[in-house]
Amino acid sequence: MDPSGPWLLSDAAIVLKADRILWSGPMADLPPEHREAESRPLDGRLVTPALIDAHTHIVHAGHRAGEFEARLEGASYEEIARAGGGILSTVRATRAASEDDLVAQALPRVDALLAEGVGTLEVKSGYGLDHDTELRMLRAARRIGEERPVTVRTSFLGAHAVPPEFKGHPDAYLDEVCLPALRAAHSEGLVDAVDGFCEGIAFTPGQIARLFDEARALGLPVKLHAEQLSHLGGAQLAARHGALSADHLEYATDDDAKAMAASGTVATLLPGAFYTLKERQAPPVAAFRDQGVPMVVATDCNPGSSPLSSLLLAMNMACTLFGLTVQESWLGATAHAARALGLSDRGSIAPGQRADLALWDAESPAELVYRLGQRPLHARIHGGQWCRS
Ligand code: DI6
Ligand code: FE
Repeated sequence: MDPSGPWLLSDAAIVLKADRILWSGPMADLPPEHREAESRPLDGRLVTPALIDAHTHIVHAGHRAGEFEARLEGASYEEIARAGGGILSTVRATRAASEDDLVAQALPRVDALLAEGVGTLEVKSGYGLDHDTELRMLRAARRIGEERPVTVRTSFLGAHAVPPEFKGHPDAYLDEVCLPALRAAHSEGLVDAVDGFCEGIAFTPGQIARLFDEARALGLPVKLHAEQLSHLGGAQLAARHGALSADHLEYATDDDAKAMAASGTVATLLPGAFYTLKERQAPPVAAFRDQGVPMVVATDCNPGSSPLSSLLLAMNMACTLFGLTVQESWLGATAHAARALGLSDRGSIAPGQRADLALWDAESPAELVYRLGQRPLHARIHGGQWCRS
C-alpha cells in the first residue's frame, strides 16, 4: 500500500475473505498462513478501492438538451429555471414516469459509472416534489442496488425546488408535502440521508433549518447543496447541523471552511456543474486544504447542470479546473467520498474494509486521471465477488 494514496503498488498482494479484505501489503511480507490460499495473479495491474460517487441525481426522466442549446445562445441557468424550465422541466417528465421507466432510464448512466470502477453510488430524489413521485424515485434508486452489483445510498431531496402548485409558497410546500413525504419515505426505509438546495432559486437557510430539524428528529444525517451560485450561508448552516457534507461551494469563504473543519463536514466538489454552467468562481480549495477539510469529487450526474456519467472525468476536471492534485482527486472519489456518505467500511485498501476493489490496465493512478474518455478498467470486485464491470 502506497502511503501517499489509496492504491496498491507493484509486487503487492491482497487477501480477501468473503466480502472483506483480510490483509494487504508487499508480496514479500505475505504471512505464511496466506501463502497456500487460492490465488489469482493480477499481472502487475494497478489495484485501487472501487470508486464512490457521493453525489448524483442519476434517477430522473427525460433530458434537457434544449436548455443546453439555449445556454449556448446566451440564456443563463437561473433565467431558464425562473422561466419554468430547469429542474421543473425534469419534474414534469419524472412525475409522468413509472418506477420501471425511472429504473430503465437510469441504468445506462449507472452502467457507465460501473464500467469505470464505481462500486458505491449516492442517488437523490428531488424531481418529484410531490409525495408519490419522491417516494417512487427512492424506490427506483433502491432497485438499482438490486439490479446491479453496486451499493446505493439514497438522499431525500424533497427541498430541491418549489413545485408550480406551490409557487411563491415555499413554507407551505415544506409543511404540506416535503416534510410529510420525508416521514413517509423514512418509515418505508427509503432514506439514508436528507439533502436540500439552499439557493436564491430554491430554499432559504431558515427553510433548510426546518428541514434539518425534522431530519434530526428522525435520526437521519444531513447534507446540503450550498453556495453554488451565490453565498447564502448554507455551508455554515450545514456545519451547525453537523452535516456529513456541504456540496458545490463555489462561493464558500475561508470562514465557511473553518466552520466545516470544526464540525467535520466534508466539502463535495462538483466540477461537472462548474464546467457545464461555465462558472468563473472556483471553490476555495486552498482554504479547505489549510483547514484540513477533506475534499470529495463527485459527478452530480443530473440532466441540467451536470449531464456527466464519468467519475474519472470529474476527477480530471477537479484537477484541471479546481487545482486538486492527483492524490486529492483519488481520495475524493474513494476514502473521503465514503465519509461523505457516512460509511466507514470502504474507500481504502486495509484489513477489515469491504472487498470493493477496481483492477486497472494502467501503470499509475495519475494515468487514469489524465486520460479522457478511455475506460481502462480490467475488472471490479464488489463485496468479494468478481464483476464483469
Ligand atoms: N444543484 C445542481 O447542480 C443540481 N441540483 C442542484 O440543486 C441541478 C439539477 C438540475 O438542473 O436538474
Ligand atoms: Fe446536485
